[in-house]
Amino acid sequence: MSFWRGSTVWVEDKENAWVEGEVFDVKNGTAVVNTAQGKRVTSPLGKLLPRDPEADHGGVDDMTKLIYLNEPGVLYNLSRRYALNEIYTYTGSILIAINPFTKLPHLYNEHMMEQYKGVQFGELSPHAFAIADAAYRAMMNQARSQSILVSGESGAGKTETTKLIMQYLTYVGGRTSGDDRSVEQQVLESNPLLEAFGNAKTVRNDNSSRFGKFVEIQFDGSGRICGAAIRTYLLERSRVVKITDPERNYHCFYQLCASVKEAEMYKLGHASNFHYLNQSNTYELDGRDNSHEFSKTRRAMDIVGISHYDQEAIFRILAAILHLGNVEFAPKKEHDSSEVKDERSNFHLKMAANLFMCDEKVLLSTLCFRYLKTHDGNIAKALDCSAAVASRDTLAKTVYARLFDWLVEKINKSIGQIECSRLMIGLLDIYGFECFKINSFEQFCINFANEKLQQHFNQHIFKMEQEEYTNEQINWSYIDFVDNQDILDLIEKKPVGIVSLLDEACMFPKATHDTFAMKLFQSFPTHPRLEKGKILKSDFSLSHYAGKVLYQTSFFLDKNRDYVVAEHWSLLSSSRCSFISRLFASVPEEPSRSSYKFSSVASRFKQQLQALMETLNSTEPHYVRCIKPNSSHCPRKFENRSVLHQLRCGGVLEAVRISLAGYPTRRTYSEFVDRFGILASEHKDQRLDEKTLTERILRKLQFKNFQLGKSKVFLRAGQIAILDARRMRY
Ligand code: AD9
Ligand code: MG
Repeated sequence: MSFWRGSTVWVEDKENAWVEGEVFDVKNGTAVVNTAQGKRVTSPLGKLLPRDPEADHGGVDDMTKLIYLNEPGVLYNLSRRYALNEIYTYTGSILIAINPFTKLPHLYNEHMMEQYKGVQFGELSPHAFAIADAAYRAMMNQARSQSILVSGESGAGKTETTKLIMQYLTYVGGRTSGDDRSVEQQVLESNPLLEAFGNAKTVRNDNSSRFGKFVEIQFDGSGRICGAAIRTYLLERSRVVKITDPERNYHCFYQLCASVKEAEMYKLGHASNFHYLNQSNTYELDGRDNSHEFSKTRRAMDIVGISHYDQEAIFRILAAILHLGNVEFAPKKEHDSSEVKDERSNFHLKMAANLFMCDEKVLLSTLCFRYLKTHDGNIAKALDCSAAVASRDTLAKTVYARLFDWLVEKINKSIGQIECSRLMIGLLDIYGFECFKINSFEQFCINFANEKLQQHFNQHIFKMEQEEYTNEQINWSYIDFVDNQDILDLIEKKPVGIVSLLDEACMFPKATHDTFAMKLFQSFPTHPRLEKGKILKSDFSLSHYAGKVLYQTSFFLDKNRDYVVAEHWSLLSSSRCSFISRLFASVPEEPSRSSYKFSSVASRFKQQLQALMETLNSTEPHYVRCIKPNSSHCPRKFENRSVLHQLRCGGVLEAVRISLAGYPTRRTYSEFVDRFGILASEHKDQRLDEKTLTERILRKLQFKNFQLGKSKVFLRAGQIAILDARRMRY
């Protein structure tokens, strides 16, 4: 790349990532640049990037229209548009959506949906409805199932975008009956229901989804919605028993405490009475009223088809969990055993037993003892206080997780119509790549999922590029494409991969996180993606496609073990409440040595991902990348560095890179001649067609590596800069 005095460039900047500038002088490989902020800086020539001096200040609605498809160009374009409240931008067929952090009702009304209906993709301004419409049309025209993959970090707007897409699909595929119990209404109402039980306030998002979901919207042959099916992934179970300020537990608990009738019936009172809720001082959400939300949840339950009997049982279970959490233990005189601490705890124990409709004594012994199988029959081992608390919390988590699964199954039963479904559009709303100061097992699973999706994404983008080249009938051999199969192998390959090694450690009673880490490094002494922690030898870091992440293994083994405690199941299956006894009817298989059975969270997740990938592979994908413009959740604030990081994590820059490796600049012949015709003024009178003229110009500049397609010219990275520089000298 060559620059000289007057070249318009981007120069790196600590604070803003990139700033605009103009080259003032060039000496010995270093440029002196005047920045738009009036500063004079120096930079190695190799670090400058070309900037389009004629860039439209309103930005372009598709990144591929940028003259210079480089990182600062992409960033600047997004920030210009965001400042004008244009939150959507395409990168080819990928939709980038930047969270506006303010309501934009004019964007999402019925009139808007009508506008996007059946309109060629790209004709109107970029929009979530346009992606939904493209998927719907493609499904109808090709009779092929589609999927829309929505990703982004927490609070970026995935769930809101997914809901908008669902709204659009129910609009174009609905029956307009206006009936409350219509299938499309049921499909839409599954959202508030799942959110009440699966979303919570976190530091990153007041309504953060604590589970991943894949919703299949099913259509009949005439394009009408006939049902839906939901799959969920990895609900965060620990939140039921442990929260920190200013986060909250799952919304449903606060809704229940704020209800009038139920709160009284189940002796709840204010949420602050309960240990599972008062570990944090946050009880309210800005702009939301708990009791009003409770009515909305109930209404959603009615619409989805949950009977009043079941609804009563569900809220009774939630109340029982809250009471259970208030049961405290004190050491008993006998060595290492425990009993209920005081009258207050006794009251809550009674309440929990009443609400679960099970025997109080059995409940207590389930909490304070553990039963081991021996050759001589079962023996009871008393638990000390902390083990009893752990047992109580495990019971609470088990019940909650089972209840959540039941809700999902119920929704699937009442609105799933597998028989009619030939075609579907799948919507994936799943946690994005995560990298915190301390990363544990959860981040490992999440990032594993993102590697899988990234591979799918790369393969797709790669294919689209190839198709464009084929359509234009140009030759190309693909260059420099980095695959992430190696890291996926490292994680999931059997018998030696991180997941397998972890399972092995979990099954081996003497193993610790240290021995697990040791085994891991022994198995992969020189893997380019794996490194040992610099401070703790039991830490490991993985070089993910989106960057390096350091994982702390201390809780990996515990978190991967999903114990099923047989006593918990038998307690609840003996409940006099048929809803609860049905919930726990299928007692897990008889475990061999103890009453605790190990089941691997990571392996189950791996299988779920495998199934998801198979589904996705049978569909045609569409991508939405959601971006969180700032961490203070306020409108119109655009933080360059963080956005850049997200573009990288979401593979947008990777898509740009893949495209740069080929022929990133494509112009129709007439666009090209408009801009550069001046370079061939000698042919002015010859009436050459645009294609020939284009070729003449490129030959005159002695370019070799370009391609002339049917309707467009394809240029390699950097060539357009040379053309621009020449043009400026005229
Ligand atoms: V998490 O990973 O589940 O924690 P999401 O799902 O990415 O996260 P969510 O969709 O919940 O984020 O959006 C966060 C908040 O941003 C919402 O509660 C809205 O207040 C806000 N938001 C997001 N998208 C839009 C939008 N298109 N218009 C207006 C929006 N507000
Ligand atoms: Mg969400």
